[in-house]
Amino acid sequence: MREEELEISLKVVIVGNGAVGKSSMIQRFCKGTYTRDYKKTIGVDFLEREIEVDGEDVRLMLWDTAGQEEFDAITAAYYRGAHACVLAYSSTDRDSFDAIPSWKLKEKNECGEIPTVLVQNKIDLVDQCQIDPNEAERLGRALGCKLLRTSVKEDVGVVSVFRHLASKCLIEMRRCEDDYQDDLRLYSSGPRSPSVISAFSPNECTGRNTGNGTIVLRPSGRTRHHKKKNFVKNVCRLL
Ligand SMILES: Nc1nc2c(ncn2[C@@H]2O[C@H](COP(=O)(O)OP(=O)(O)OP(=O)(O)O)[C@@H](O)[C@H]2O)c(=O)[nH]1
Ligand SMILES: [Mg+2]
Repeated sequence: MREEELEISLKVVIVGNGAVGKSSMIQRFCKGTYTRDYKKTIGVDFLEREIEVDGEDVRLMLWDTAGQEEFDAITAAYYRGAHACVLAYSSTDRDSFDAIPSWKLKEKNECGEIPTVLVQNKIDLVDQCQIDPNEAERLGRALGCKLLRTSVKEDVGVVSVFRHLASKCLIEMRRCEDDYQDDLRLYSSGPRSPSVISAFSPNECTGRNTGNGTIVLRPSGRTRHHKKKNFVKNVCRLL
């Protein structure tokens, strides 16, 4: 099996205040359904869907949790290993917009810098909109995130959110893999430490040699044993 045939799985977390439409967005994207009833999410849930992005099959695992503060304790586990994040707010809920910087901070504390998109949902409720469009654009720029607008109800813009994130993740992964190949070459001519190499978790990470004998681990979305075998083969050749 060739490298480009390996499966890519990405964990995407959706965060934002209660009732902005996080669960609805996930349901819409994964199941094509929408319900008007509001049932606040309890605990953590996830759904998945596979899409093709830039010629790659990408499995998106969309993690859903409650926006309410009372569920704050699950934060760390929820964010762990996330490859990308959706910061969601509602057009009709000013507080949800104002809360975005603190959601972003939480994400950054738990995940570092990962591809993130800012999403304004419920754009069908245009008469009740409480956010000035320029203000929203400004926030997106300030946070370094693309701003996308959706109506989950009308099925507008939802697919673009996840395509955008998957595409950004692929770019990042390809860059990491190129770096990794370069570093492997560099490592083969530099100092070697089998103990450092065995510290890799090849099915989860790509490694980056800093040149001074230590290796920085990076999460990789690629899964499948073939990757692991090739990785081990490459490492064995070096030892
Ligand atoms: N008009 C409109 N209503 C929406 C849209 N998206 C979601 N809703 C409604 O908003 C309400 C809240 O949606 P949820 O998806 O449950 O919100 P949530 O963010 O998951 O809420 P928590 O689980 O409490 O954090 C529901 O009644 C949805 O039907 C939309 O695009 N337009
Ligand atoms: Mg929910």
